[in-house]
Amino acid sequence: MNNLIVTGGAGFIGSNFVHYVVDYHPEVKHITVLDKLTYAGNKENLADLPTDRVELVVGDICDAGLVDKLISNADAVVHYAAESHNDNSLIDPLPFIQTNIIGTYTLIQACAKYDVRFHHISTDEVYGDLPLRKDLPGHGEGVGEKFTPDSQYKPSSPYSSSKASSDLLVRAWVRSFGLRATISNCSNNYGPYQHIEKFIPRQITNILSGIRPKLYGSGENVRDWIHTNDHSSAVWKILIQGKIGETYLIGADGEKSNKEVLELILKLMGKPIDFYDHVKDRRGHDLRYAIDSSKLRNDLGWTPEFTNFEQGLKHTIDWYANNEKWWKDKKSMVEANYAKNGQ
Ligand code: NAD
Ligand code: TDX
Repeated sequence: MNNLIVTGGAGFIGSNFVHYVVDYHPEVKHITVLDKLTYAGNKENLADLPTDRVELVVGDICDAGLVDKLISNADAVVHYAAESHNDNSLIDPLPFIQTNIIGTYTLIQACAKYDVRFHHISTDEVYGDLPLRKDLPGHGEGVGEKFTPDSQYKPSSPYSSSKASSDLLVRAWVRSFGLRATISNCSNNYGPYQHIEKFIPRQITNILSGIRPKLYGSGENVRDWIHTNDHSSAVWKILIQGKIGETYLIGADGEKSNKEVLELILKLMGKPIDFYDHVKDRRGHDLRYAIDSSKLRNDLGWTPEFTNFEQGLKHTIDWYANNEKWWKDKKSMVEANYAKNGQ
């Protein structure tokens, strides 16, 4: 592969994927990162990479002229760029509509025109939520208790509905314009370089800053955690071996309630188990996500490597403790915005 475009490659998961490709796939000669560097993008996430192999183009995926020029010269596009935070989408949905829907449209138009392979990064949130296991017969061990590629789309927030819209555009472009595309819907990622607005890094950096962690509502809501390195290896498998037109769900069987995750962070950071505040719940807060990734495992032979959550969390805590410079300047602004919202 001579030229791989990674949109959103200066963000959390996109930059992890760029590192993964540089480290494990020397056959990729050149990676072009197309990133607007919004509040969530950070050049530092790519700072240690070889400049002869990785090039950062600062630009907007909605800029049709720029996108056309870059894609005319590409072998494949992996599309991570998005507005990604649910809480922000509940305050101002417009950037989500613009980037997640119009941006995806702009990219697939160009990929269809030049017959360039496209992989679309999406989320499990397009399927809405599942009931808590305690409210299911047999505590949810039966069939249909996790999301599958056949689950109905029923997103809850402006963020997840904009991602759902982009998935549907990709599917239509495959069918009507012969776009060579695959889609993956992944569960909640954690690891180094995640923006401190998100749950796990927010609580770690709260504790490091002497602020009490903040739990929305009762804390019973469940997320299915996957280490971002495992997300990257899954995306690579799908890009190379995935069947055009197919959707693959990525997950590592990591269901945990928010309260459980917070209590583990507190334990690992040597704080009392009740050192946190319950704050206002998120509007429309999804109850539970859970991924059935058997199609990806059975058809493409993928397996996650980083399945020890406590160890992964410990490593993530150490990273934030050792990289204060990366997040310190942003902390007061992020917390001021949450405080305005009662969170
Ligand atoms: P992030 O917010 O950390 O990074 C997004 C990146 O996209 C940033 O670098 C930002 O500058 C860039 N970007 C935003 N708008 C742009 C535009 N108009 N043009 C070009 N670049 C733009 O997000 P993330 O958590 O790394 O998520 C990456 C992708 O993975 C998203 O598509 C998201 O929906 C998906 N996803 C995330 C998770 C998760 O747990 N974080 C789980 C499943 C799927
Ligand atoms: O301070 C907080 N307290 C809290 O209890 C924050 C920021 C969050 N929460 C809760 C809300 C969620 O139940 O923690 C859970 C995780 O919240 P987020 O980190 O905001 O993630 P979530 O809304 O689950 O979405 C994430 O996973 C799916 C990503 O942000 C999305 O981009 C991805 O699609």
